[in-house]
Amino acid sequence: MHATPTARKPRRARTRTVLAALTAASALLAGLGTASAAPTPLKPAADKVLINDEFNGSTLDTSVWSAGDSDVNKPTGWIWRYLTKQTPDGSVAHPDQVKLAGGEVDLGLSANPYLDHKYRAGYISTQGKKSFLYGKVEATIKVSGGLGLWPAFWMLPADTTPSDIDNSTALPEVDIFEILGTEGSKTDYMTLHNVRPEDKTGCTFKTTDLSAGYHTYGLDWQPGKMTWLVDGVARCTTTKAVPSEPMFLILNNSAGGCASWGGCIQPSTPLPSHMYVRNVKVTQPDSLMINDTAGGVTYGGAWTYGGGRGYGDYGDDVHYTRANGDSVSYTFNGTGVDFLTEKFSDLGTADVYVDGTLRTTVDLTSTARQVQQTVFGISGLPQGVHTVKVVKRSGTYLVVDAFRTRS
Ligand SMILES: [Ca+2]
Ligand SMILES: [Ca+2]
Repeated sequence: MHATPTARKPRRARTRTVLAALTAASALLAGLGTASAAPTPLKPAADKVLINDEFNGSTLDTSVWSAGDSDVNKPTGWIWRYLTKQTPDGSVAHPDQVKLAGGEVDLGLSANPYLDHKYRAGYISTQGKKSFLYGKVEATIKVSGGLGLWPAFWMLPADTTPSDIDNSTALPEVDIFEILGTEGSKTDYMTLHNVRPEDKTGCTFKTTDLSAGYHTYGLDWQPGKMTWLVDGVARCTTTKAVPSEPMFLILNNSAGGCASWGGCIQPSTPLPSHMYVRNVKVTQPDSLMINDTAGGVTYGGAWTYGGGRGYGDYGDDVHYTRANGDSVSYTFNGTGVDFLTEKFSDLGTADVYVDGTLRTTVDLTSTARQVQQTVFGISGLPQGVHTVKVVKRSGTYLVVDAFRTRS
């Protein structure tokens, strides 16, 4: 790995037009969020609750969930396609297998043929309603048990399309759990399937019969790190190819069919089967640090990675470039973002754009080296997807250390 040059030569001070640029940029900001070249430190805030469903009442909260999906009954529907990849001796999703009672949702599986399948199964998802990038997921569930049953709690990318399903490119896929009745429900498979098969990662947690009672299954999804939990205990952690795009939740009971990993429904299989979900909660940190190496941080131009500088950089690393016009971009889901970098004598100025609009030109010069400096911040953006872009304008170097996003 390369280190950023440490013996930088002092430069002669240059005449700058930063103030003029700042004034011009400020004029562009009216009504578009509040930007500052030197923001005051953020106060710590509580995690944001994105989903907190106790399944009280008698109907599904349709602002969060779909039972099946709107196309579940149509061969054009992507979930229909997904689940009918399973053989006809398996199940297909049907909304009549989703029932609320007693403060939980019952995802059933019954021997009522549907379409060309022998069984119909309960399926709920947040697709098109609640997707999120990073956060903590928790759900308390009593999984179905019995030969051939294959309950699962999983996530797919928010932009999954029917053709992704047809072409098996609905990736990455995060399996918070998959549990097989054919194995006595004694193994919790926690898996991250990635676009590159060699980036598949995960763990198996072998325990007692998980269908015998309720357990809390969790996933702590952070930039560059994903941890699976069972009853509050971490059972698997990966830092390999961790997804960096919004995803949605799926919970379903199912039978995969005799030729599948899940095996055959047998006469001994208790039907109708039940997967009881007591609650689902998703929280997101108020702010997230996104390192310069994180997935989704995109560099344009001739950037160099500088790790192990020992200056106190976030993550002890930066990216840097010498070419004016080189840029770095990060697209996030939230209401604000900060840009963190180094200030030093051999840095110069950089333009900062948010959603394509020039917000300010920051002066990154400083006689003494200062690391992890928040040189730009914007808040109060409409909740949603935004892109911040920083473009080198002057100086010997532009350095990128990290971004901080706000949910
Ligand atoms: Ca409940
Ligand atoms: Ca860094």
